[in-house]
Amino acid sequence: MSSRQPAAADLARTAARAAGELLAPPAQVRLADVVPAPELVTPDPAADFGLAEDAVIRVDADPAARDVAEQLAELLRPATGYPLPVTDSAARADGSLVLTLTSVATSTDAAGPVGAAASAPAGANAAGTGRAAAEALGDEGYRLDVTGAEVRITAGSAAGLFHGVQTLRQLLPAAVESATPVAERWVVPGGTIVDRPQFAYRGAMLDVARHFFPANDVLRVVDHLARYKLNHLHLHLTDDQGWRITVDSWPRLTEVGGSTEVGGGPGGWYTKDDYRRIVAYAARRHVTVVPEIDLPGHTNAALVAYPELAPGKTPPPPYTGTEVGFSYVDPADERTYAFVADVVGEVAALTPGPWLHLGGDEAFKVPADTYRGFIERAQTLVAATGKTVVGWHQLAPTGHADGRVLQWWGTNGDDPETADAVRRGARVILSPGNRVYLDMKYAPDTPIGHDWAGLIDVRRAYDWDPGTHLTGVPAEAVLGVEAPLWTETVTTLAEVEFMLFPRLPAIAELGWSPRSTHDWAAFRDRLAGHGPRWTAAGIAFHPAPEIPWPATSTHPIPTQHSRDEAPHSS
Ligand code: TNX
Repeated sequence: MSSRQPAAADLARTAARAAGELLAPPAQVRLADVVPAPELVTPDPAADFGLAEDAVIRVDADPAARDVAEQLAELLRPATGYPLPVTDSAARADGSLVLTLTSVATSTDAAGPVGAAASAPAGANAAGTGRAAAEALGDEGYRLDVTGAEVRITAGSAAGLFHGVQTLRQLLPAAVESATPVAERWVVPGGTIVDRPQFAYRGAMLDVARHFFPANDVLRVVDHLARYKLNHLHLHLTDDQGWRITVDSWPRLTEVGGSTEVGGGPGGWYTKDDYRRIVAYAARRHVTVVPEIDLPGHTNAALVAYPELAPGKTPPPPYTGTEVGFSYVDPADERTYAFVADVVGEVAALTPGPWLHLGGDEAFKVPADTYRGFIERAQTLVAATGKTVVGWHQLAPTGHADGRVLQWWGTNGDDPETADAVRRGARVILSPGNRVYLDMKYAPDTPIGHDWAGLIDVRRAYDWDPGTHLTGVPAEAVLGVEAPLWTETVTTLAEVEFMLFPRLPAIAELGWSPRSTHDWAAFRDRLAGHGPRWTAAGIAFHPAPEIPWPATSTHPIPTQHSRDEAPHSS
């Protein structure tokens, strides 16, 4: 009998080793692989965490924090198949995933018009707990601690917790993006991340005027923003080819002006309930909607609906082409200002965020003095709604309005008028056309898009510095960055995604990450790991040749057929 004992011991050892591997396989993702790059990453490979089927999400009683915990559960349940109940911190002491608000829980609104984050490193202070830590983390920062026993996210606000959840999502295997259960070892790499944004405003713009995109498409774009810690969605709601937001006092704007789009398609518009749904969905993801009513140019659709607003009072024909700069509302008619007041009043009333974008670009047919007078009156009308004016940088030579923000879309990084407006108090959102215009082609053979501002591959979108980009505009005056997607050539959600990915994450990193982390070679490698995530999530993307994608993630160029997938439900 004794001759059997060594064999039994060997078996036991083998079984134990197998069980050990089962319980604690190495994490698939490294702690430093997050996009946008966190401010401070301290890996501890001995402290990997394995998510188990009986895991519990524990959260403070605060309703906004609780909602973030619910969203974490919603993200993890489909792929893991685990129940992941959300419980109150007060009710129990254990819990594998823990979300806590530190004592200085100030604003949960990630959208306030605040300046860029202080430049002192968050690391030392934020490594502690309590008031000092919360102050160092700011409005949107978070701390993530992964140990063998738990994953803990700490923040001073629900927005910070939400950003921490997005980081946690990226630290799990790519299969976490699957909509159906996957047999996977859900291991999170051990260590600590302390993180907060460089710029307060990080956004993307969707042009829903040239081609209309239904509310469900917009919700899915919100999901894409939230993934990469972008916190503003600018909706370009009106243009020559279509008016997309209901205004009760001027109903023909949508009834007539909403039924056209580029290329002659049916167009469409958002009812007030559609818009409220978008705003609420975005708010839950700590994304602020910035509505744009483009004035005084880009208004052909409004003039078709209300010829009384047109200079000469004759209705222009509906426009479905892609030229710009020919239309304008009559700046000499008082009725025009009643129109502007009604429109910005109704849109402001629907919009919880602080911003209202007045457009102001390419009003080529309006003389400079007249333009100035119009914009200054329009700015006053926006201020009367309680909102802060945003406008394209063509607003620069007009009078300053309290808090106003100019959106730079030029291509030469130098504009004395914008620099002067900044000296008069304006702040700037950077959207340089030759860096972040997501309607530009990646390469000559990109099937859709423009090239008037050049070709923009991923490196070109990534390799510039918002803090020094514009001559005479210091970093302190830069509110942030925004990547606009104009849609003259973009007709489906799949095409939207194809133009967004992978450039949007590159631009998100410029807005979020400290400059010290900026490194193309490292970014390229981190980004590569996201291809399998997008594939698992059903997101179309351009398989940019300069990114070393893992072999399994090649992806076809999207077809013209719109997909009918719903966004993550709320
Ligand atoms: C310029 S950028 C425009 C848009 C066009 C875009 C196309 C800006 C403020 N105006 O009207 O859609 O170029 O790339």
